[in-house]
Amino acid sequence: MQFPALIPYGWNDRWLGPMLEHPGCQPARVVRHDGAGLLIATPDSGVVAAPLVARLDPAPTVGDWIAYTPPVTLVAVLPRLSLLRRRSALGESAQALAANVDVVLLVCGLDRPVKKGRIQRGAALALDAGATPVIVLTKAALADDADAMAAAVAGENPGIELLVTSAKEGVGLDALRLLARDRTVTMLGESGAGKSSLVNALLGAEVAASGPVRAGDSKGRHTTSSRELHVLPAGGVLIDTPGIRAVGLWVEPEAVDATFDDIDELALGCRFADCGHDTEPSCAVLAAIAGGELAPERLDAWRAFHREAAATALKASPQESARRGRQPARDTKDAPRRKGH
Ligand SMILES: Nc1nc2c(ncn2[C@@H]2O[C@H](COP(=O)(O)OP(=O)(O)OP(=O)(O)O)[C@@H](O)[C@H]2O)c(=O)[nH]1
Ligand SMILES: [Mg+2]
Ligand SMILES: [Zn+2]
Repeated sequence: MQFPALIPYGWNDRWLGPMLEHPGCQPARVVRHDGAGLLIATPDSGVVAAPLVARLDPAPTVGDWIAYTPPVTLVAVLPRLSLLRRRSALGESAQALAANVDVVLLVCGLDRPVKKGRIQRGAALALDAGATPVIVLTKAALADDADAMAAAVAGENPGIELLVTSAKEGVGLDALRLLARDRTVTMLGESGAGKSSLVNALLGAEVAASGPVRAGDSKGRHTTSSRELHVLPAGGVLIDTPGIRAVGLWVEPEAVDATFDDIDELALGCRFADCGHDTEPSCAVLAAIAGGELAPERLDAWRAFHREAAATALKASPQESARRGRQPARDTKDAPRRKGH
């Protein structure tokens, strides 16, 4: 089975095996999901609309590879390599944002203050998905001092790659092109952060609608309303997403530890393997705070994230709980010494 038309969409041989489970079907990738239906990229007919089929489990999301029978009957969603999801607005369940993603860009506009919590939350979601988070500070040309802001953000988020870009002004785009090559990349960021503008800059065309931000606080107006996958001319695909106000955590504890790599590292020196870094004796994390090497707010954030991750576990359905029993997505150096926070 060869599907040259699907290669720009990220098709490769690893999907052949899963397709064998669906004899008589063709593969396709979901390029848009707007509630009512899907657009799928097909091997022979280009991008076509496909009505949603209720019995599909899981429900397909943008980035999914699916098996279908022509003209457009959806048969199955192929097992995902990764899934970016967040806590739904009501807080009771997970909302899928994008499937089979390799990289999640945490997009922040430098025309407004960068919110530390947002980046940490986005990083936790990305790591939980099994994807790599990359901070993208954009609209550098509109910042008073882009370098100083970037240095501050880098300092607050040790271990996460950071790119400074300016979509309209063509700054930092080559680095993004390189990052996206042969990968599926998606974005998280509040409305008006500049996500669609980055899409357009990488496409070299005004394909994704972008809209003005409010004067004064630079808040966006939710210009993008559906999640859409774009094929980049230099290779790779980029999924544009609507701006989200609240990045609700729906993650496993491992993703929290991965987000706070520095604390995880320090915790190796605690006397107790399950140290809560609270009142325990010989706590290396508290010692680092006392010694000024670790900001106390970072431990506060770590604690709050773990509380939220624990709440997720309680709310998860039995089905979800079974899924969560899987191996942690992160292939980390310290995976064997996971602690039961
Ligand atoms: N000068 C300059 N303006 C930018 C840049 N990036 C975005 N903008 C402007 O910022 C505003 C918001 O950009 P969008 O790309 O629509 O933001 P978004 O993140 O897609 O917003 P939503 O779709 O609402 O989530 C628009 O007026 C853009 O023209 C940039 O790099 N430089
Ligand atoms: Mg947009
Ligand atoms: Zn400790």
